[in-house]
Amino acid sequence: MLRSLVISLLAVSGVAASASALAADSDNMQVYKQHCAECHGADRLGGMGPALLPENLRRLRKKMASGVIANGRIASQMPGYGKVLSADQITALVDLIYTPLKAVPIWGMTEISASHVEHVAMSDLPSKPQWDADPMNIFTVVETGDHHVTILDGDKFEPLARFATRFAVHGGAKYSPAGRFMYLASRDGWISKYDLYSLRVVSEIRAGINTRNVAVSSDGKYLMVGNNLPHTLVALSAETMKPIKVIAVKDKHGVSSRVSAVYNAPPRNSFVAALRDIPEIWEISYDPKVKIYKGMVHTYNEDNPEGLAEKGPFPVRQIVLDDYLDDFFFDLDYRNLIGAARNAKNGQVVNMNVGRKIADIDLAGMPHLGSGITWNYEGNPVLATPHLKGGQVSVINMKDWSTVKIINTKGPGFFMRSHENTPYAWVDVFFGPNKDLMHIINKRTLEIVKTIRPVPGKTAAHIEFDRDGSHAILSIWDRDGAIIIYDAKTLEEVKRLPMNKPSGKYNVWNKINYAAGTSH
Ligand code: DHE
Repeated sequence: MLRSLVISLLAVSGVAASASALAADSDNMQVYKQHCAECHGADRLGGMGPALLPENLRRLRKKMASGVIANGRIASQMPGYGKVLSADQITALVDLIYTPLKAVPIWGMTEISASHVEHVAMSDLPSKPQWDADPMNIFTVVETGDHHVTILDGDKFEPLARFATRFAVHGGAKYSPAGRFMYLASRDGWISKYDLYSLRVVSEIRAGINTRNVAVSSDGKYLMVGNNLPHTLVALSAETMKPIKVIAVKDKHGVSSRVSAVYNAPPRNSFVAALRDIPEIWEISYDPKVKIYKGMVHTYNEDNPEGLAEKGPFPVRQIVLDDYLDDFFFDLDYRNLIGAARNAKNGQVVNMNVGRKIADIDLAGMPHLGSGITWNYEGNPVLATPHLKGGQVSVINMKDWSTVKIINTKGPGFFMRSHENTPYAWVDVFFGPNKDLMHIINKRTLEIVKTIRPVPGKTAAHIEFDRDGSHAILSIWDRDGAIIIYDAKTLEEVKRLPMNKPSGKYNVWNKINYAAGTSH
């Protein structure tokens, strides 16, 4: 009798305990829904912000995650919630995001293929531009405020078209080698192909659930998409936008990784990818002659029992490093890549021919991906990039990898841009009380020669030059924002066009020619 009473009491308290655990869980979900779901997705699969799943948080300790929730994340749109949420609520949110989902959706070849949408057949496209402007001096302007893109005539600075994009386009617009087609990647995995001649979206495909970026091969035949979720690289046909290959990103022990970014390396006929969770760089060839890489640090071949880098098109060369490389820039001939890890103290230079690190560089300030530019300074090629962690720009000699100068600025910057026909490099102050400032640096003296405040109180960011470098176009990063066109010589304002949070601007000529003063 006593025994059964004890059992029933235990059962009742067990029910009560699990009922309160359920209530707590649903409270946590409520907090998540209220504060996190809009950016990270109701299902934690990512949206404007990254996916919040244990598989994607391996490099972030729980304590650090609490800090990010409380204080926000540098160089991202993540605000701090320390004043809104209690310490217990933050701990509960951390527990929630480190809890695996019952099932992470599969997004493989079948799902990708099924998502393909053809809006217009390639055979129905016109053979000439349906407008009167220099096709090489067209700009794509991404307006993140209402998820639109404006196509701009770069001579008259007048819009030719404006169209809705997928949710949260991020990163640069990429062009086909002749500059006719433009490709966009959205954070939720959609890759869109746009025909600049007819000003129409041609076709789209969802290549991932949470995507980093897309690169276009030099022969114009392939796109390579780097994903955060699932941990894959996806090769698409640039013509049809249909998938050719899904490459699982794993090291030889089977540890999978998010892709930080993938870039085209023109002289190498390859894509090069930075990985987030394993200290490796991957080079993926699209050169029809390359079937297998020999003698490299980790070749793709039969020795790889996991079959992690399969044979066939797009063989993968895995370059194993001592440290993570979240992102990198290339030197002008794509022989060396200069990279930095988000947590590391130094940058490192990896020679792509020998497949290993050849130098450390003083680049502790964590540049934003693709933020740096190169030019010649006193006879040597230099690389310059702003830091996201402080008000500095590093100028590094690319011959001996020494620091030429650290230029102090009024705050951490996101983007630096120039053009071969201008003596100036422009760098923004993206964060902090001086976010409305833009510095203009003389590339010969490495001194700031002018600082402008185009709209007091509103973030001034991201410069792109027109084809001949005669104008610099700046973004006012606000829903009630604008692009402002400056005369690149006199540094005076020429024109202002209202836009909805214009983030980046991409000039066809500068991009397809891999101009030194802009991103690639
Ligand atoms: Fe970006 C480019 C990653 C936050 C605006 N950003 C890129 C690229 C990568 C990257 C990999 C290169 C892609 C390409 O063009 O092929 N960005 C990251 C981050 O890891 C980071 C720090 C955190 C994150 O949210 O993912 C980050 N980026 C931001 C922003 O918060 C910005 C300012 C606003 C936004 O749209 O989210 C932002 N990123 C941009 C822009 C480019 C970019 C405008 C293209 C610049 C160019 O000139 O090519």
